[in-house]
Formats: sequence, structure tokens, C-alpha cells
Amino acid sequence: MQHLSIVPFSSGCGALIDNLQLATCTDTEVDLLRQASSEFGVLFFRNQVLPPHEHLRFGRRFGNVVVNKFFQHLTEYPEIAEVRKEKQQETNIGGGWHTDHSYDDIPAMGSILVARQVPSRGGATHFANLYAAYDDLSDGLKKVLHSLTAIHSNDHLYGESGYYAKTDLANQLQGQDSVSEATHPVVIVHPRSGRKALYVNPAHTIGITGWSQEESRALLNYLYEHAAQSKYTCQFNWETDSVALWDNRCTWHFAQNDYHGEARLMHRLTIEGTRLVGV
Ligand SMILES: O=C(O)CCC(=O)C(=O)O
Ligand SMILES: [Fe+2]
Repeated sequence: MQHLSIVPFSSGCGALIDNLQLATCTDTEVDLLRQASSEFGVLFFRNQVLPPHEHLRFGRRFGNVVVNKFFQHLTEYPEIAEVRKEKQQETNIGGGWHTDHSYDDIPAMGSILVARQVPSRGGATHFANLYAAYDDLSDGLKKVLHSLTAIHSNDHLYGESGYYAKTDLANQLQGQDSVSEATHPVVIVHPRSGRKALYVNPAHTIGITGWSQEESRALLNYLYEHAAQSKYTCQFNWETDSVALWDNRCTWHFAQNDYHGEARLMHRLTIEGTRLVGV
């Protein structure tokens, strides 16, 4: 077997794998990818021959597929969600820093995103490394964070009077009545790597359990500013047939909305995770 070439993508986050076709990789390589995604947070691939049925086949080899409640899906492949922005649309999906599905009791392990149509420029996705952001906090703050849990929700985004309902994405989304909340430790021990990672995110975390809104905002804003520093992040510029595979337990991401007047279409598979435990 050829060794995987895993090249760190930036000093802070991610790795590029350039000698592998996901559609034809071996079981050992799938294991290596699982390992690498939990270490680097996000893996990038170029020039993949991965039509929807191969996307789904690869996703199922990687883990159990879970269906996102809010996005539209491909008619023939209901497991595959469409992340679509039309030419004339202004709002995009995932335009602010977030972790997918942190509002679920058992949040998704990760996602496998395939670029089907990309704008001529712009439309990058940014990722942040929440291991590194955690590691650099002081021992004093780490100790405080270890004792905390936070509440995550999707109501303010996907609910009937949530953010997206007021945008031009509204009729592209569904599931307004399946909003949910979940509580998770603020610092988790990653189920695969055993490393500690910050597990709060600007889009879904609505407060620290037992703290007032003001107190929660002050702490969360500090952590958000800290983790969004460029030393922890990377920017992936898509080409058609590029793939990103990320681990939600140790990363954030957001899709940059800077290509108005052009369309962009991504296909996303979401992979089931496990219950998260704290320190
Ligand atoms: O379109 C993108 O680059 C990412 C969108 C997003 O947040 C997601 O698919 O989870
Ligand atoms: Fe996302």
C-alpha cells in the first residue's frame, strides 16, 4: 500500500491529501483518514471523481450517515444535503463561524463536502482549530472552563422566527418545527484523539449553564475572539471536485459570502458522532 501523503495545510489548521481518490481508497486508508481528520481537524482533497453515489458510498464507509433536518436534499439521494446559493440570492448557508449540529444531544462527528459548482472567485470556506485555541488558554481559565457546560440551540437560526426565516434562503430550508437544544461540556475530550478541545461556537451556543446572559456573553465573546485568530485558522479555496472532510468536535467553519451574482453548489454528507464528554 502506498502511504498517504498528509501535508499540513496551514500552520494552524487542516491537512491536504493529494495522492488519494476517495472513491477507490482501501479500508486501511479510510482508517487513516479517520485518524488524520481527528488530528488535523479538516482534510482537503482536489480533483476527486466522486459523483453522488460514490460520495454516499464513501460516506457510509467512513461512518453512519445522518440527515440534516433543515437543508434541501437531492431527490435521488435523500442523505445528501444541498448547500446551494443561487445567482440572485444574498444569503448563504453557514456564513458565520459554527460547528455543525452542536444543537443535537449526539452531535455529528463531521461532514464531507463536495464542490459541484464554484464561483469564478471567492466562496472559500474557513476552518478553525479548537484544539490549538484551547491549548493556548491559561491554566487558570482552562480549570474554570472544565467545570462548565453550555447550551446549544438552532431555534434562533432555523426556527419559525429565526434568522433564516427573514432572509432569501427561507424557502430553501425546511424543518422549522424540529428545532432542538442540547447541553455539552465547554471543553470536551475528543472521543478519538483524547485531546481537549473548546466546544462552544458563535452560531449555536446560547449560554453557559447557570450563568446570566451578560455573564455568558462576556465569556463566550472572549473565547470566540480568541479562537478566531488567524494563527488557528485556514482558508480553503474551492475548485470543482474539491472535497473537505472535517471533524466537528475540534473545528469551526464558515462559508465566505463574497461572490454575489454567481452561483455556488456543494453536496454535503453528515456523519454520525457520539455523545460528548468533558474533562
Ligand atoms: O458551503 C460551505 O462552504 C460550508 C457550508 C456549511 O457550513 C456546511 O456545509 O456545513
Ligand atoms: Fe456547516
